[in-house]
This record gives sequence, C-alpha cells and structure tokens, in this order.
Amino acid sequence: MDYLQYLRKDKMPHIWCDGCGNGIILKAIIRAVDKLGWKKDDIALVSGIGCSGRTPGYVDFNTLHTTHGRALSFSTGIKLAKPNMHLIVVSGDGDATAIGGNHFIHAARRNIDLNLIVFNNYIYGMTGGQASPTTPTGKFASTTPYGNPDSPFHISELAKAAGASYVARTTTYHTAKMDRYMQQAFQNKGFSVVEILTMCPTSYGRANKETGETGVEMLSFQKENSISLEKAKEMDEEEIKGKFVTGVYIDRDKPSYLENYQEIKDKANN
Ligand SMILES: Cc1ncc(C[n+]2csc(CCOP(=O)(O)OP(=O)(O)O)c2C)c(N)n1
Ligand code: SF4
Repeated sequence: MDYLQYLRKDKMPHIWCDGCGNGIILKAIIRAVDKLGWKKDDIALVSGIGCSGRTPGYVDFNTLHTTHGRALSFSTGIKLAKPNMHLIVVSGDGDATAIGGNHFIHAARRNIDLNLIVFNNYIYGMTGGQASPTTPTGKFASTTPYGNPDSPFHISELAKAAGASYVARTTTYHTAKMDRYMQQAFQNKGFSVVEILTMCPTSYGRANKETGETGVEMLSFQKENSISLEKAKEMDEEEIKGKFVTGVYIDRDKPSYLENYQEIKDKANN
C-alpha cells in the first residue's frame, strides 16, 4: 500500500530519533485506516503533547495537536459536534495516565466513542526521560537516579476496570497483532484503547541498558519478554513478573455515550 498518500510530505523530516518506535505505530494506524477504507476527510487524529504527540503533524487527516493530557477532552467535543467523524487519539503514557489520567478514566467510564492509541515507552520521552506512571519499579529515569520506588499503572487493566468496551495490548515488535487490534478498536462502538509498548532508546534505553540500548535491541527485548494472556493464565505471579502480557483484555457490548446521549435527547424532545 502507498503510505505516502496519507502523509504530509512537507512536514518531513520528522523529529523522532533513530530507533524510536513511534513511526512503527504511525504506519500501523495508516494500515488500519486504509484497510477499513476510511476517507482521510472523515478522520480526526488528535494528540496531546510529547514525542508521540507529534504524530498528527505528519498525517493528512483532520488533525489537532492540543495541550498536554487533554487530547481526550478535545476529542470528546469533536465527536459530539460531528458524530460521524472517526476519532483517533494518540497519547504517550505520561500524557494519557499522568497529567491526562483523570480524562482517561472518565472517557472509559462514559464509553465515549473514541479510539485511543497509547504509545507506552515507560518514560517522558520529549522532556528528557523523567519517570512516568508506567515506569517499572526499580528502573532508571532522570527523576529516579537510584531506581524507581513507585508501582506502575497497568494501562489496559485500568481502562478495562474504568469501563472501556474494547482494550487490547501489544508491542511494536508484534506488528500483525497491532494491525488486528487497531482494526478491531476502530470498528468498536464506544471507548477503545490499544496500548502499545514502544521503544524510546534515547531516554529509556540509555538509562536501562538491560532492556536494550538501541531500537533493534529493544525490539528483541519486546519479543523475548512478551507473553500472551492465554499463556499468562497458566503461569504463577512470580513467573509473570517482568513480562509484558499482550492480548485482548476486554471486548464487550455496552451502550456508548453517544447512544445514551441520543436516547435521552429523543425522550426530552418528545
Ligand atoms: C501542562 C504541561 N505540563 C508539562 C509539560 C511538559 N511536557 C511536555 S511533554 C511531557 C511528557 C511527555 O511524556 P509522554 O506523554 O509519556 O510522551 P512521550 O514524549 O514519551 O511520547 C511533559 C511533562 C507541558 N507541555 N504542559
Ligand atoms: S526521545 Fe524517545 S520517544 Fe522521543 S523521539 Fe526520541 S526515541 Fe522517540
């Protein structure tokens, strides 16, 4: 397929470092859009701030680069004003679950019809590698020079518990799964989350060399340290420690915010 038809060539070169996983995710978004036959003008791609937040600048959809952590709020407004628009929201782990954490749980609770792709690189990439809510315990960041004392969020479990109707988790190594999950998410009515473990060699890899220092080494680490949900069910807690558990966490039918909103509006007007 022709990726270039979806890209803003005048915005190249992009700002992402060598070995960054963001381009892998961007290409998967384009493949999913192409596969579903969505028209560029019917899509809004919205981001907050961060390296991942630069994604909308590079694609030829309707795009919005908003304030840090607020991409879901802007997207909610667009979806209510233009219910037929396909909303894709991209967010870093910090953007989605630190400054934007409250918006994240409430978008899930409402089951609002948005598709959130979380670029989880375990760190604040853009601002120099501070620890984020997903930095694993003991790992190094510029704000945790002796190791992170905090417990990380499990983004997919959080989305599921808060009420999202579709949640899946994979890595930038597993591109076939990434394609499948994005297509499923984009077709789901309600709030869909695809959490993708991605590489930030510049900030995370450099500080945590045992997980790979270059993009390629980090991809190998993802391959060696990911297990499926099915496999995880056969393992005990100790064996699962340090593994990234991938798969579809939830795929359920429940009324979306727009359906509830329409029903109440119709009742009020009768
Ligand atoms: C209100 C506000 N606070 C802080 C910042 C500084 N800031 C910009 S990006 C960022 C973190 C980005 O990390 P993440 O969301 O994980 O995205 P990544 O860069 O890793 O893709 C921060 C703290 C900001 N731009 N606005
Ligand atoms: S700092 Fe990290 S997340 Fe940001 S572009 Fe570089 S490798 Fe990617």
